[in-house]
Amino acid sequence: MPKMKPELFSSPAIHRYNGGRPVLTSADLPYPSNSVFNCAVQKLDGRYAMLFRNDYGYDPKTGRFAGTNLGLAWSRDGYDWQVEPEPVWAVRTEEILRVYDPRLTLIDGEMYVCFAMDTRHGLRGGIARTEDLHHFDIISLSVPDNRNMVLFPEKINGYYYRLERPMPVYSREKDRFDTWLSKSPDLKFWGESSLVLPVEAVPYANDKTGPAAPPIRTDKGWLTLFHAVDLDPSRGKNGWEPYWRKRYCAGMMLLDLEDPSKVLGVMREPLLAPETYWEADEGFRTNAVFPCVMILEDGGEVRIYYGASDEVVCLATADVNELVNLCLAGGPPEYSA
Ligand code: BMA
Repeated sequence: MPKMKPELFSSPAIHRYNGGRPVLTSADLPYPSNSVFNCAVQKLDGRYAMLFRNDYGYDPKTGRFAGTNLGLAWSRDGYDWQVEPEPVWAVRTEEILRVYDPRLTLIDGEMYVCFAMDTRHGLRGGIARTEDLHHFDIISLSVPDNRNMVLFPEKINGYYYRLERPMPVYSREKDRFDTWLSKSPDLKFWGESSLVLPVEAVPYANDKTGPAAPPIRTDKGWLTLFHAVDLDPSRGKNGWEPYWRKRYCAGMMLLDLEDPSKVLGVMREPLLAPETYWEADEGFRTNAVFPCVMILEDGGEVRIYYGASDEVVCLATADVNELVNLCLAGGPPEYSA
């Protein structure tokens, strides 16, 4: 396993809103909450809707939460949020432990949410349709272990596409996961999968890469964020866990508009690395930024909402053309398996 640089820094292209202070925390919720993070955001009729993960009922003796639900918040400007009085989605059965880490995508006027689902028989990635962000009809669920799915916002040559991160623990090393692409005629049956971004292709990762935010269309290609994780066994206790040796950064790549299995360019440095107090020092897990959405505003501003240290939601912005150019400057991924 290659040794990682002790320090990683965010790209100068990124600007943290309000000095990196959170835009949403547990204190904003009118129901039990310990950590509010990993959220989807969608612009709907001039308002922003945020579907976020809420972990609650933390027990310091076991280090576990009583449960996880998804909450919903609304905003006129994307900065100040009003949270609905009750969570909107929680699943807990004998088999299903929770749903979490939502990603929203509008395709042909229909709204879909990709989510992760912990079950007693493994970790499944799913897609659900929702009309009102209060009711969710599950369309498909992967076999274990797979998660971090993101949908492309339009069909390409008649097919839906998604990026995803299977977790092959036998055939790779224990924790060495990559970003894959699959296609589907109907969002239910997925296949023709191909490897898009192996961990070896990201110079600042030695542990895993995975999809972060659903891609956005630009005239040069599909711009998409991924998470890139490095593991350093010398890291000791961080956050609330006895050991946390990973660092989650966010990277950026550009995929071909007609054939999204082709990576046109990938930034060689992180776009966003944990640096602020909320990202690096404080939280359930320190050293983690975990974006699940990019919003392209008129005028070219890209808004990236991200979970910081699995405890709060923060916002960063960048210029879309600058991001495209940074990906193209990095060139296609180079790696030897
Ligand atoms: C991943 C997922 C995310 C989490 C991230 C950083 O494996 O569990 O939900 O935000 O780790 O801790």
